[in-house]
Amino acid sequence: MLWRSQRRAGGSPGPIAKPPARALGRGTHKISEGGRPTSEINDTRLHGVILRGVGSFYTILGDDGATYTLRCKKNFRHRRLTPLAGDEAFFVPGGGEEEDGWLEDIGPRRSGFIRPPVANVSLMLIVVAPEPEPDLVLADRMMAMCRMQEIRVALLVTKCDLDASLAERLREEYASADCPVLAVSGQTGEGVEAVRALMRGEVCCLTGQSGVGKSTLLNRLLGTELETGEISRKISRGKNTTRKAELLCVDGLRVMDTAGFSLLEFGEVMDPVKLKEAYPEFAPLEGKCRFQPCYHDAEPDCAVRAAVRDGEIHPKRWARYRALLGEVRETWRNRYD
Ligand SMILES: Nc1nc2c(ncn2[C@@H]2O[C@H](COP(=O)(O)OP(=O)(O)OP(=O)(O)O)[C@@H](O)[C@H]2O)c(=O)[nH]1
Ligand SMILES: [Mg+2]
Ligand SMILES: [Zn+2]
Repeated sequence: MLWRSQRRAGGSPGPIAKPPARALGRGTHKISEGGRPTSEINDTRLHGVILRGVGSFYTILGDDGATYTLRCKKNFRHRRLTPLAGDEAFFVPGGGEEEDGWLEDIGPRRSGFIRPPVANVSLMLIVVAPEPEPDLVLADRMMAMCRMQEIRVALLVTKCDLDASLAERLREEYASADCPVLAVSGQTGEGVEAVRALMRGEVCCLTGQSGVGKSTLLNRLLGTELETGEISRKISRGKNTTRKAELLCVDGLRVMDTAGFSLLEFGEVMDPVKLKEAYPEFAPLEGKCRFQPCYHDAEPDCAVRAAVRDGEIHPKRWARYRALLGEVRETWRNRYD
């Protein structure tokens, strides 16, 4: 049933449950756990990071600062392992025009997603904008998936030149969610320095619906010339402007641009009681409800409900939690189908 519901949702499962690296092999669409521990790899191969993959070719940034285009060894397919942007790479460079270079192995993953297809992200920047209309269930689902892999999250509210009130509203909704909310504009440059400061030292990834302005913001931040697209054209074409996840390393910043999407499912069959662990605002209240365990849903004398009533947790954030809980419960009920 999980398989069916995943297909209905038009896509791949999300990521993994704890512990991060080990769980990556489970699920219907496998995202594998990555290569062997670095300690076991002892040879003359070069080392670097995967910037992007196109077909069976990968572009790698070597530790020497050079970029290499490499073919992917067939054994990855046998291991049901797809190298991703952000993966640590072990490779043998080619010997000129005649001789291909090879991507031979990847390091163990600290985190991984199928959608967007990226590895080793430490800070997920979830991008929303006044247009297209924000889908906060999508944002909260991504946020929960990140928490489960111990990835930090921030909300970037772009196009603040069009409407500054969205960021204000979201600051209230996420006040106790351990998630900074930054107003920014790729058009005017407003707020860009604060985003840059947040990104320092992290492996970042911009994710969110198509057309929110991820590539525009990166162009402003990094001085790159990533392709961007009009929203009206996107809708009529029904396509993303950015098609591939790509890691950009510029001025000491490491950040991935990814293709936008509007559907996302929890990839793992997850015990519904685990979902609440992805909500930092619930943590201080754990153990204070009448029932144990409590799903913080409709139970009487629930401390989370009381906190919502008292204005400590935003009612909209809780309502979206309950919607996601309903989904996780349905998948759990159908887990043996
Ligand atoms: N007014 C305004 N428009 C913006 C801003 N950022 C992006 N846009 C516009 O929004 C549209 C989409 O921008 P993109 O950067 O292509 O969006 P994206 O999130 O990368 O989209 P995908 O690659 O399809 O996922 C373009 O027409 C941009 O000019 C902004 O800060 N302000
Ligand atoms: Mg883009
Ligand atoms: Zn409760």
